[in-house]
Amino acid sequence: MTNNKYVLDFVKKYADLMTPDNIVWIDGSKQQKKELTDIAASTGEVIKLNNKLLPGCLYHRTAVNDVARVEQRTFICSRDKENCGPTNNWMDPQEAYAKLDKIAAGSMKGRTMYVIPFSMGKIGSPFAKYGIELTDSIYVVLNMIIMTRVSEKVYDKLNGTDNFVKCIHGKVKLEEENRYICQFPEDNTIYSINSGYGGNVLLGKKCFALRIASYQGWKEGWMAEHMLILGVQKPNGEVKYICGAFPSACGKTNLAMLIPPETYTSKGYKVFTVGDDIAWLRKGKGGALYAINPENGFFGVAPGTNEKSNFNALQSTRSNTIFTNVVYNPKNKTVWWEGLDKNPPSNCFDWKGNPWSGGMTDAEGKPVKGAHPNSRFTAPIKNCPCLSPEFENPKGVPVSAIIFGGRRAKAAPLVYEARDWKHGVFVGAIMASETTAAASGAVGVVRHDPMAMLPFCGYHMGDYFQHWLDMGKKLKVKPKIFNVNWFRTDDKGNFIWPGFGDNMRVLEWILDRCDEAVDAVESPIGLLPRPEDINIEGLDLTVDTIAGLLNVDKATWKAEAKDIEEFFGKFGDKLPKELTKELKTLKSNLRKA
Ligand code: OXD
Ligand code: MN
Repeated sequence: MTNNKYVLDFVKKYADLMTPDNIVWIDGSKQQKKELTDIAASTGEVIKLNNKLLPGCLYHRTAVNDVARVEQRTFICSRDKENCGPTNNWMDPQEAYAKLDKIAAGSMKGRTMYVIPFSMGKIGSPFAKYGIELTDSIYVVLNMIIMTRVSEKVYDKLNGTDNFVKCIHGKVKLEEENRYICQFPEDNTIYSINSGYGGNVLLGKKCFALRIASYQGWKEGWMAEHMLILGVQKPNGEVKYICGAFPSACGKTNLAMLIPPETYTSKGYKVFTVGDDIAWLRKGKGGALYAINPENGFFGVAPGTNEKSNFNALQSTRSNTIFTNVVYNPKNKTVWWEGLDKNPPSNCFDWKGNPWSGGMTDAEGKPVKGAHPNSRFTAPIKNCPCLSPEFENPKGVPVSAIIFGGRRAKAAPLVYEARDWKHGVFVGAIMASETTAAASGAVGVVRHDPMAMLPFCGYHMGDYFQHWLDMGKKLKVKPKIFNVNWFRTDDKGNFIWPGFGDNMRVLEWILDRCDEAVDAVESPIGLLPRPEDINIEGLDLTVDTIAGLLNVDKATWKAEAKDIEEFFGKFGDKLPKELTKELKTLKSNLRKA
């Protein structure tokens, strides 16, 4: 525990409001974790899985109406509405506190309040930021223990100050119509009620490490981004680091853990994972950009994860992992999800708790899915077989390249390079992608998602773009910026590019560009590879297919430019002039092409 006055006042304030029967101070010890697991197992909040096959693993189901992030109920409560910007929902902070307090009042009666001290980033690292989450959910405690560094040492690091993010979570009644995920950037506060879904309640993750941290980074001169971090070791032993921003459920975890094809491994290439979802970036040694992963685990999408698609992710889930909303097999106390293997089990329970067997169909003859499309695993990062030895480096890793990418059936080519940092910021700002099941709402609709941060930027996105431009001015050594698209489809809607491990072929071109070891060709949108420079050895593809994947269709891009202009219009005079200029260049390039 602690005698930090600010921590004690914070806990007292919300204990007085929510009136829990008990308060339990989480210390991060194995013993306490075991005790809480036993309690959660005894109430049915979690099911302990087969201790031989999945040691230390747990199974959990959320409420059926509570399976994804709720962007329409997520608010940035900046004091001035202007600072929230046109891409976020805004609520006046005083109104928000009053509204949420009213809903949360008395809601922990008969329950226990847990106080979780946690660090994002290694405790004591110059990147690290601290938080304290109050919650009435053991599931949240157990997940936070995996996803963050939970420890009483955090209290020492506060040095008697209030320099911590105040995170309040209450399940209340899990009512959809009273669900609120509110961020108060100027107060270092997050208040989340009526949800039990990870993205809404593991407050160290999206709410802190992205929404609050992006605001802190803006004020303090660093960046919090929705990015994976990976290291590629070349045959000569040199390791280069790449950060990649992709929207939710677009393959960040797969890319972060990719296993290169034989043609690369036989030469000695290796890939190391530093992070799969969030990167904090600062100017470091020699004026280069350095990145850390502030998390300590993976909160990954289960469906589609298998030995072939992501061996390393699957291995990461074989012990001490929490599975949420997948299929539960009571026979051997294991779990299953669509895409795990080709042998769906029988006599199981689906993510809703209903009896389920593989091959089941509904009244219309359609297969009934056993796992929710956004079902998840929460796995300790230390389980990852390809975890980078630099993961714990408190100074982070130097970034050579930044990749932006979305799910686009047609417009974006397989890969292109920005001409310089400013153009790179434009390339990130014009990102668009098809929506996925990670957030509630329609799936497969193309929407603008600048830098994959649309749902996560804690302030005005016009200021955010300017911050990116300013960071570029500060760096002496700037990473090169690229855009990739693994998701182009043919006329029948099939993906053309094999993706997964074969994405290494694109990473190779990217790293060769960083080393100035390969040429590129100008196009209206940026620099493209020559088709023959993408290695297709061992692939069932021709150079012509690659040429097709790299094609920049003028008409499509003219329509895209119009759309970007409309999107940029939202930001009014907060849109940096540099981006208006880049759009002009794009339009004129397209006219000339
Ligand atoms: C995630 C998300 O869970 O982006 O990482 O939704
Ligand atoms: Mn994410």
